[in-house]
Amino acid sequence: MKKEFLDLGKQPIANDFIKEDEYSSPFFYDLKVVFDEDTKLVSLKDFVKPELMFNENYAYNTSMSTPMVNHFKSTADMLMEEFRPVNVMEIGSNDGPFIRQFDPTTAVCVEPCGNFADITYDMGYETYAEFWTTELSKKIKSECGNMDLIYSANCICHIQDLDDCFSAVANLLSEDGVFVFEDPSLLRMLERGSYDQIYDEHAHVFSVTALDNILKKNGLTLFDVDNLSVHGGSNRIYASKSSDVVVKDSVTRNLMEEKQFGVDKFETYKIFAERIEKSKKDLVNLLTKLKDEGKKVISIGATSKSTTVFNYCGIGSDLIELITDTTPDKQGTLAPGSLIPVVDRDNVRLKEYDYAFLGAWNFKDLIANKEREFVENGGKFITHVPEIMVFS
Ligand code: JHZ
Repeated sequence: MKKEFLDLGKQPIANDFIKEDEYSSPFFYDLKVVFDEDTKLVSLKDFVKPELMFNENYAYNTSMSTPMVNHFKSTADMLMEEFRPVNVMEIGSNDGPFIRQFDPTTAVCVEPCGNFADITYDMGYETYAEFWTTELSKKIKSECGNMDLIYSANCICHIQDLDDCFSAVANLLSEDGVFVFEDPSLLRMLERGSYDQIYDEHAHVFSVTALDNILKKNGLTLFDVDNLSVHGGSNRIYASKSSDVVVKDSVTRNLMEEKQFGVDKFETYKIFAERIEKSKKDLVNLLTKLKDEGKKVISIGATSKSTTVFNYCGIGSDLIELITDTTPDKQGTLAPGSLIPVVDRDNVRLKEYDYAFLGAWNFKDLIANKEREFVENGGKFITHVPEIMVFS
């Protein structure tokens, strides 16, 4: 049975950055979150139609982020060394920072966003510009054969029908193949109060507990977990078709840690929801006070996460004047819902601002380091993770 615990209000498509001439009547949906008592899975109550989010205008470009590019290079090296796969496939290959580490003659991409599918196709990779489904899995199996490694980062949690997703993986994986995927960790979200991990694309926020249950149901055994620091705390999950696979201690350790926190109990989510309401009040109070004092506030990183925060808290350009972002496709747009203008960092004199909200709080150290001059000039950062804080 699914039980609702959080209502983050009316939200727009998180990555639908609006070009001024395209502004018409934007789409909003109710962002509510449920806990499934049976599988222990945390999901959105109502899913948004995938085509509205993942299409040829998708704005999140992995290669714009140097730390993520380095992450995918080292992940590919590690997987090659550990599993020596021949046929490799990536689900949600974006603009290819992971797949480009593999030989194009034996690697395949699945990417429904046309703008990114074109990039890996031009790089020489067989690219299926489609959503990952059982039907597609059968097609790839007949055209390319079984896969020894199926990899996916920040994409499996976007897939609404997990039973179809996992059974499609089991169908395509070779007998001794490995399925490796990484997504934000539910435990880290609960610990850090980072409710902004919840938005339209994240149909689910995964615990190891829920994945263990759902993978099993679909013929896959979860045998290893790496806890990662990327994206504010993620888990890399390893699964196999073989029920004889040796299950590593990391699995038991993660399951225990989650149980101790109460990830399997509805009560935990009620407490989380109260914390989030307080976070909203504290942030709005702080920004209102700063406005009354005549302070200038900017935000750094036009993230999907900040779409949730600004729309949940009702923050617009009256409280945060501008958002800077390094991604060319986001620059010159208005942020979804809040309509705060998004600009190129290089066109902003940060020293004219008193405070900078960290929309990309997951890159806090990197940003603080890059923007040392801002702090030296008296600038301060604001973050809502793990609670509303001002620091320099
Ligand atoms: P970042 C994306 O979420 C979308 P987002 C996606 N749905 C997903 O699942 C998660 O990732 C995991 C900019 N930036 O990575 C670049 C600066 O401007 O936190 C990016 O636009 N200056 C696939 O959108 C954004 O911030 C900087 O110094 O929440 C970061 O986005 C740095 C470091 C980044 O993901």
